Amino acid sequence: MQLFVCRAPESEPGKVVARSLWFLISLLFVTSSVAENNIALNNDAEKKEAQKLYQQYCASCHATSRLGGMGPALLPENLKRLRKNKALNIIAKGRAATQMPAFGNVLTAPQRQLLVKYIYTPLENMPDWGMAEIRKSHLIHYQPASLSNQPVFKADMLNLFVVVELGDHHATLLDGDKFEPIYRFKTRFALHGGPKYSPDGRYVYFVSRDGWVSKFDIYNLKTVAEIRAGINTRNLAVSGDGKTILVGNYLPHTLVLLNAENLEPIEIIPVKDKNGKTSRVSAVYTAVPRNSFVIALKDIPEVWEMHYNDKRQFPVRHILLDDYLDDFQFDPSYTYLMGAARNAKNGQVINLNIGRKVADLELTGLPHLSSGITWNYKGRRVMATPNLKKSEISIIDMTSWKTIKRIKTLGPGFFMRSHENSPYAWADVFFGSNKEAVHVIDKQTLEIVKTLRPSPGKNAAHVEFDRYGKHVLLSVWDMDGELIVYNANTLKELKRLPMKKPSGKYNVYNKINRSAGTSH
Ligand code: DHE
Repeated sequence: MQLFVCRAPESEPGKVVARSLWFLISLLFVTSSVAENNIALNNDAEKKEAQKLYQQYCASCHATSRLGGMGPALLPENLKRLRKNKALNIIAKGRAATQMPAFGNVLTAPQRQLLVKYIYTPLENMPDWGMAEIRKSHLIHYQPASLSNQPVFKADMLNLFVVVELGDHHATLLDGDKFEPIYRFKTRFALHGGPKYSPDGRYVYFVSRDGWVSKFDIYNLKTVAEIRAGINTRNLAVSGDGKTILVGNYLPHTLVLLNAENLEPIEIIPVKDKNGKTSRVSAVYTAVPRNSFVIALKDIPEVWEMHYNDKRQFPVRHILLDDYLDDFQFDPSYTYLMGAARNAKNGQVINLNIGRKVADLELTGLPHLSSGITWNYKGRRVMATPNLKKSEISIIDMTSWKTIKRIKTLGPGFFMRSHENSPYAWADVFFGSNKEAVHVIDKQTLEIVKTLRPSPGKNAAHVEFDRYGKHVLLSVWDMDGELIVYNANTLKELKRLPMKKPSGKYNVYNKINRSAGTSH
């Protein structure tokens, strides 16, 4: 049970009245929080009914075990920062910026209440996912010596794209000059986050929401090794020297280091602060110019930086913050980190060299900083971020850290993209009645110059440029979806390729060269 201790005001006039009032407010606060925290399943009949509802409405995304699948794990350990009445509200109305639908018209209020009680009840047996379990899951499909060092097909190996097809859990390797599929292969269920390339672009690493890391050899068109690094996982990062993979988990609260060569586990790092409070990992990023990984945490107000060296040591530096920061964007030199918590009102700028906050960012709503991009605008660098809750794009001057423009859009958006050689930035409208629309923004006037609606009624989202910035690939997120190729300058449509809900697409050259117009 959580208790709130409220101190009465000490001012002289009306002291007694104020104290009584304060006492009443405190009492109300304590009572309501006790009530909120006291909801438990009362008897076996309730438990049975809750289980039935859960299996019928929740299990397909959050897994029968509640350990997470397409949706996150639904366990008290993972819901620490979500109050129960907020959880009730989410079940009724859905959750912005996720695939969580609204059940307000499907489930009655008592049924929703029962589900909340259920998901805040601890599992009878929480599975372990330590070194023994991770090692046991390790699969080596091909030894490196058995594979060719030359590609088994002809194409510009740096202008390839990997397209993740979320619809039927496949990925397509695409020729970035001809825009023709080279090879389509099965992935693990529900990949999330961008696949990451080895520094030479030969290998691509994927991670699924249920923790499976896969290494795919592009030269040989083969998945060479796999390992399950967590039960419920966020994403992975590849070190700048290409030797190490870092995986960030929601469950258990760990970071897992893997040898990039064969995915052999190196070390598990428990994620906790100095008082022993544990945290989910929001995301892990590679900061190549710093020879480090930077780690965003969900439940403790810290940013971690993990360095790596030739001796295979991985010291962790804890940067203490005033607030939680679980979504980041970096400046191109990786000195500054622009961060926001998913529930915060403002963002913060952290100087990673000195390890402290140097400015606040005027960012309201739910900025999606990990999808932000940067470019040069009138002699200075700006960062643009979409917003998962507001119909706007914020443009931030990266010298003064002021928001210099809010571009009004037709709805909240998820992803932004550009390229050094393109005058345009692309931003999707992911939510609402205009989710079929994609805006094209002039990077020098900061105005929307065109709004495309390639497939009326279907969500169009997430673009990526080819290595030269001459072509843009846009997804239609549908089981009968498409990948659409545009001329990046004339904005004319050139080609459509049918695909099964193509979510993200990732150009080898742009990724390994850390183009400022894309995510890395
Ligand atoms: Fe993502 C990337 C977090 C929901 C599709 N998403 C990321 C990254 C983070 C993140 C931190 C960057 C990591 C990386 O690329 O290595 N995403 C979150 C959330 O917290 C959120 C809002 C809630 C959640 O369910 O986790 C969320 N994301 C979604 C979706 O609902 C999307 C649209 C569909 C899906 O796959 O679940 C989705 N996220 C993506 C994609 C990327 C991504 C396609 C890679 C973007 C890129 O171009 O690099």
